[in-house]
Amino acid sequence: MGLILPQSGLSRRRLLQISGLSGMGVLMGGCGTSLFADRVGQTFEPLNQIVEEALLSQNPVPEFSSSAIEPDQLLINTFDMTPQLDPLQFRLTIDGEVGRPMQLSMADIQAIPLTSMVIRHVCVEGWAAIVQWGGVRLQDLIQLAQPKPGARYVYFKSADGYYESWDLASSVHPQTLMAYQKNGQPLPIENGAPLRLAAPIKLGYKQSKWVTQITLVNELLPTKGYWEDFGYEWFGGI
Ligand SMILES: Nc1nc2c(c(=O)[nH]1)N[C@H]1C(S)=C(S)[C@@H](COP(=O)(O)O)O[C@H]1N2
Ligand SMILES: [Mo]
Repeated sequence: MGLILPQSGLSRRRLLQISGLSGMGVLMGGCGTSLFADRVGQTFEPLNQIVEEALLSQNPVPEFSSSAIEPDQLLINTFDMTPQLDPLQFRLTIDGEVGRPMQLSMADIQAIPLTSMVIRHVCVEGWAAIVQWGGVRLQDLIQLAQPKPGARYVYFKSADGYYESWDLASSVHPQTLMAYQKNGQPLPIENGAPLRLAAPIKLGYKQSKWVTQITLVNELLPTKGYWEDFGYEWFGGI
């Protein structure tokens, strides 16, 4: 206990600042703004025991230097169509087994501290690429939504019909990002703009592009992921 703040990208004070934006940008499920400050004071003590437990198993993966980036090696791998999402209209929904369901705009998300990493993306179709991703730690988004104690898995819904599920520990790994930058530039549409999963701990097919909804659940559903439901392995670790 007590280790979460140094490991988290967000201090408690910073989380509260972002929560303060909620009156404008963040739509709280059934939560009046006047009561909101009091409720935050309560729900943040103790801070996210469920996330804290999941963080105990975390080991960072070594990263590469910027000079190792292979801009031409990251192939586009899209199963069907490329959705064109308006970044101004875009909202990321976080719901399910959380105390504070929310909808975040890209401005809300970009108010959270940026994390950048240079990692290897590995596709099971036989290619790999060293890429720089920039975005927010998924652990920060999950903390904002206050996961309930029973939450164990995270579902990701994408605008092209793709879907994925991850274990909570991998989801709150410090190198699991919701990325909106690639190689120092705004994320291109074909790579998942405005927001995609990016992490060095799982194979390419786990890294959903065009993510619109993040849902915490207690149990896995019969449908686990787009490729998994065709027989790919679920955990997809590297
Ligand atoms: N929404 C969505 N996400 C997706 C896919 C997809 O078809 N749709 N393909 C996956 C696969 S198999 C890989 S290897 C990576 C490829 O990411 P890239 O196209 O940015 O290189 O995206 C993953 N995420
Ligand atoms: Mo892939």
